[in-house]
Amino acid sequence: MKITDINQLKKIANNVRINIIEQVYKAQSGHPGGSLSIADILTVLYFNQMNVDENKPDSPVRDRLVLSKGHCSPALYAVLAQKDYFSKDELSKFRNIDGILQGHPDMKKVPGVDMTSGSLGQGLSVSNGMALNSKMNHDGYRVYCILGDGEIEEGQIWEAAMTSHKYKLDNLCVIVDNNNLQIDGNIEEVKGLDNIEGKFKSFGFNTIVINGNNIEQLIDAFETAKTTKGMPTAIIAKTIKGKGVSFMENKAEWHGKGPNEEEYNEALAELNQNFKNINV
Ligand SMILES: Cc1ncc(C[n+]2csc(CCOP(=O)(O)OP(=O)(O)O)c2C)c(N)n1
Ligand SMILES: [Mg+2]
Repeated sequence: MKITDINQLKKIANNVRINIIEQVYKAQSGHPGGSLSIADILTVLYFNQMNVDENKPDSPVRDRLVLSKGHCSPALYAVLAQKDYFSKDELSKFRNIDGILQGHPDMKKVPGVDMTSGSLGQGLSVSNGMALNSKMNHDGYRVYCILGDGEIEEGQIWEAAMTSHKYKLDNLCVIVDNNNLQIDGNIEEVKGLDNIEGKFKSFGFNTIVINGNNIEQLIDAFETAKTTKGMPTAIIAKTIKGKGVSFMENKAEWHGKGPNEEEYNEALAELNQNFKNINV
């Protein structure tokens, strides 16, 4: 069911953030920062944009999502659980040997996961294949590929970008989670990308730059991508790593660790308080 009410989407995104914190706290490992930055992107995709049905996770004509930055699995798992692809009880077994939710997404174990990922740099190549298949079979499905801004330092991304252009994959939409941080520091300090939009444009993409934590802007960008013909679209989504939990925001140290009990309580208190801001 497509949700169009903006406040309802904001509430779902806030619940996704709560689920992210719960998973990494319980597991005492995982990646909260980059998961929190894509909570709004994934919420809009699964609840407003994508043609998917949780009762038919293997439908050949469903839209596909490739979470190329697979370390941010807690966000994907939270959205899939909110959509009832699997029981929410699984979330409490994140990274547990007895659960289905591994640290990185596994398409053979988790209903709703379209591609196994975690080794950065590979997702755009796979997305190209899916998008090409959709065109060759006239299936009509779209493919969404979420890349990290650190991840696009991988050379394979740019080989793949040439392929997206070569085959005029207008059913492909790349989303770069431009949170300005990678594993241990600022993007520009580690290996500067300068102008991400300019790079994608020069590789033949239609480009759109938005605030990736803004639900309305995300919907508009995805709608524009859908009507852009003859070329792939890259949405440069400017986000905040750790978004929604103040003490995690813009801090590289929250790339890959779970909070302690005190931090967990503080994070949940802030996120629960945030529901009150949504209604106004
Ligand atoms: C090929 C490969 N090299 C290294 C890693 C280890 N690694 C995991 S996350 C990460 C940083 C990614 O930064 P970014 O793409 O900006 O992700 P985000 O900020 O969204 O968490 C690295 C280097 C990996 N998963 N795969
Ligand atoms: Mg990043």
